[in-house]
Amino acid sequence: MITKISAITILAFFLSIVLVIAEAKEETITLNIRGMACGQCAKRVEDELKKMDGVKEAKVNFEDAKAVIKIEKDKINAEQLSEAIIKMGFMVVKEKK
Ligand SMILES: [Cu+2]
Repeated sequence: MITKISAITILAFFLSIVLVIAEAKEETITLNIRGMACGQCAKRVEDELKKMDGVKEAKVNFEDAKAVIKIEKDKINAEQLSEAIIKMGFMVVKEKK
């Protein structure tokens, strides 16, 4: 007979596996952006990135000239993100880890 405690333990175990799998599909990418003149540019880039399929989170900081983007690896990649930013008239340098 399964007790309530062990049922919860088993559930927690499977939940942790699901979380590990979900995390493995995600990646956080940092891109250095050149050519942004003000905070509005950063906001425009951020809004554009957020619209893209596979982008879970996007934060563009004008002072740092950096975009930190959380993606789903099976849907989008750094090259596609860079292309979108370049199309908006900026330059992109991928950050080395
Ligand atoms: Cu601007």
